[in-house]
Amino acid sequence: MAEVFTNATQVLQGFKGVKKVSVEEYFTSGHRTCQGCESALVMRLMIKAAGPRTIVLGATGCMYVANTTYYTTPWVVPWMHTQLGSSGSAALGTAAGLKALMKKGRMKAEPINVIAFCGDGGGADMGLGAISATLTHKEYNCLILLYDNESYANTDIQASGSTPYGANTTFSPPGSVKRIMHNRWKKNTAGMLAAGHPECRYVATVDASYAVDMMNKVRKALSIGGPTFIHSFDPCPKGWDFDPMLSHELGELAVETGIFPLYEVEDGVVRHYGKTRAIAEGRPRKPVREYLLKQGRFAHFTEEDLDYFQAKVDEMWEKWEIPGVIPFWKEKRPAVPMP
Ligand SMILES: Cc1ncc(C[n+]2csc(CCOP(=O)(O)OP(=O)(O)O)c2C)c(N)n1
Ligand code: SF4
Ligand SMILES: [Mg+2]
Repeated sequence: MAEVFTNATQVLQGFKGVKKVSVEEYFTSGHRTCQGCESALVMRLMIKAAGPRTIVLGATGCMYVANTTYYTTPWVVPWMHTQLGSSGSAALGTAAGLKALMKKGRMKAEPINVIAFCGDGGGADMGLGAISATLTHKEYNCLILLYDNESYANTDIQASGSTPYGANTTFSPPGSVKRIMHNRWKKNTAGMLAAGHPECRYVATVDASYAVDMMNKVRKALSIGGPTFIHSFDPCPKGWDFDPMLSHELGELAVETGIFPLYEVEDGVVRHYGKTRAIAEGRPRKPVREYLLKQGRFAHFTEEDLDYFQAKVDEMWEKWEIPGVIPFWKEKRPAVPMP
């Protein structure tokens, strides 16, 4: 008898501690990302969490180019490249295609995970509209994972909407006349997508320095049903100019300084987790200079620049409507003066 199509998702329980994490690898050798590349680690953990019955779609960027050198690939699961701004469309189209084929009995009815990943250039800038559209189609199960290395890295580190204030990129090199060339504050992508898509059941931020938490958020996003979104924070030794051995430490410092908050929004309920929860509950944050001054991209910062950065992060925790997540004010507040 033909199997009945149900549109169910896989049941993926969270790993209860690192010893319970599955040993199988589905992102293996065969890539040529830089030493210390956290985005490559994100790919590895993402697919480890999802398991073998998964289709991965990858937008142009480092995680496409460096992972699919001619005749080699680290992917053990079915993988397809999609255009730079198309992670949302690729996720939705693949989920809809699978659903139609299963419904018509043209393929075995079984839950197959669909994950599309994109960089910050591809997701937070160019493909934002397609991601937004996908998050409104609640009848299709898919996850979009934005790996944020805070630049258009693959084309040699151009500034994106996700690049932090003041960073030295090939589009914003500090000069003797003008020190700060990139003076925009980083986009609040996960908060924006969570606030703007009332029927998207799950949005989370993750950091591979906290690997088990990260994998469990992927598992939840794939199990809950409908389109979901995850934003990962990925130290990039080449683009940020630091020793590759510091990748893990910088991932931790971004959270401990409060610069990158870890949270999930599940059915509209916000929950800070990990060290971010302690910060939200009042634990002091580390000074942002401990994070910034370990990276060459901020080497030109003066004390004034560090103070400005600190004041903007303080504002995020002390003045935002939902600290670290949603910035609206209830009343007019004075802006932090830029140096
Ligand atoms: C429509 C289009 N414009 C420009 C490019 C050139 N391009 C290829 S990868 C890339 C950078 C993408 O940046 P991001 O999405 O942040 O990924 P990363 O390279 O940082 O991993 C660009 C601009 C392209 N492939 N397609
Ligand atoms: S440039 Fe950055 S994101 Fe790209 S492969 Fe190297 S470390 Fe990874
Ligand atoms: Mg990028």
